[in-house]
Amino acid sequence: MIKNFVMPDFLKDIDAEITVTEKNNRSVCYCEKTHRVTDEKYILKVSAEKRIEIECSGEKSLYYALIDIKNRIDNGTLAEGEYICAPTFKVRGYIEGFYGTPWSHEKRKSVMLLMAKNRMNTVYYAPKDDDYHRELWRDLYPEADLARLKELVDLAKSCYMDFYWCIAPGLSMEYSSEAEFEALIAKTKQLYSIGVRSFGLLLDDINEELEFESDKAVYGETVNAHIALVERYYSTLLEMDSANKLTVCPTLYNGIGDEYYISKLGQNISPLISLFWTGKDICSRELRSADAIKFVEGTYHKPLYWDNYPVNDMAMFNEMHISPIINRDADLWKYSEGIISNCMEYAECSKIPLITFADYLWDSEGYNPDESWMNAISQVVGKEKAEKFAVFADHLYVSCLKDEPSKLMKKHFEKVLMLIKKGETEKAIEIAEEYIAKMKETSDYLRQDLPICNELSKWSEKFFVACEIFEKLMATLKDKTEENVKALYAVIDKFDSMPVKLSEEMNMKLFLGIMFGI
Ligand code: LTM
Repeated sequence: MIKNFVMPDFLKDIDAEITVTEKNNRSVCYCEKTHRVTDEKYILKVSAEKRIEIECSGEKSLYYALIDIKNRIDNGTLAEGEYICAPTFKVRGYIEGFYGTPWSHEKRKSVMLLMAKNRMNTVYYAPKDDDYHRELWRDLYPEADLARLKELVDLAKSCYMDFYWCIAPGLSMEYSSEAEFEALIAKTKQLYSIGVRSFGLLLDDINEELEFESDKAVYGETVNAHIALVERYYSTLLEMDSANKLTVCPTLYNGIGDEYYISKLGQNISPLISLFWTGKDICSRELRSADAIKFVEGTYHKPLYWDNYPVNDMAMFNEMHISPIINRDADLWKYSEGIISNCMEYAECSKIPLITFADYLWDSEGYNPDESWMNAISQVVGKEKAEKFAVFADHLYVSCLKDEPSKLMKKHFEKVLMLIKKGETEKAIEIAEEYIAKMKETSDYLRQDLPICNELSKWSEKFFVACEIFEKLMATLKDKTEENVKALYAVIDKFDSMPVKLSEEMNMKLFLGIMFGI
């Protein structure tokens, strides 16, 4: 194998005869499509009898090559031939950047390992409600917290992820104060001491105006204070270690990219600093290449997208964002540095959309949201349970992204309606009952004491009521007595009184009205 490469456990049982050739030339160090020098490219030469030669430039590309081989063997798609593989997006990652209960240490490790297996390469640590990240930004981490962070830093290294530790001092920082800057650097040095080399300075969700008279006197405007802070922080990071990297989240982080604050900030900070951008909106329904180009023109930086999906904090707390990422242009990799997906406080559930992000980011042109989604569900709940789970997940297409909701349910009930119209009520009931049986099996799965089921409990409770509605509907279709119709409506009222959102198609009164005239 390759010097220093430690075979991870999950790759130890690959059933193939593999040889590895390490090279340091154009064939493995340069991606002809993206025109990038890269350490992530590899070539697989597969001959009969599962004999595979890997050509790569080092540990990271070998890791990706082995993951690829394992996936191809598992899905039965390892055919003879040569595969030249490299990702389309340079930066592929996620951020724990939501409001709400921060993930536990175990969850953090579990998400990181899974995303590395899906060939993401970046993780940002920025939980809004970790006091040491925002409120208590000046305070050093206590020993135990620091030890846990070091574990994350080490884990990230072992699975080839860039670990960005972020600090958000803007709620209370006096920008012109020397003592404040020293506190920022002292905290930064604490993280440097445990191996952090990638830093994030987040200035989002703070007062847009300067609060201190001293700052007003020195800088006049917020943007001038931010330029000074970012530039000084970045040069201090480079003095500490020329390998240090910096990402900044500006105070104006969505829009066009030509607004006064963001274009002045972008044009006056080093082009080597990455600049976060959420797109046209805070939660952008689409990310388009044409908009990225405008951002580059305004700020002289390619946007590093902070993609606010699947996050479901603040006003979105009744939505569960489990559906696949959609509406991101296939050629966005040309005009952006990459995409960092902001997660939900529900770590297990976040894994599903995150895997679809990973698929899109690795091969944005071949990305198929539905296929990727089924792959993601299989990875998270297990292959055998995937179909059952999808019956429920079908109803969770509620988000800024929007897609055709409840496709599976609609497919069944459109058939039912057609049969009813043709007068074939018995057959219609049979098909409806098949779907209801699926919903019930899914309900049994959701009632289990599993981490993902526990996270979903608010939404599954409502799904159970939807099951009851369909059962009552069947009784009504078989025998349309006043009593049955009344019972049906009572459950629908219960359903409607539950605040969490299942997708629009689950607007039961409307649905039953249209479908059955009930
Ligand atoms: O999006 C950014 C840059 N900041 C915050 C996030 O922390 C928050 O999770 C999302 C979604 O509510 N919105 C923000 O403005």
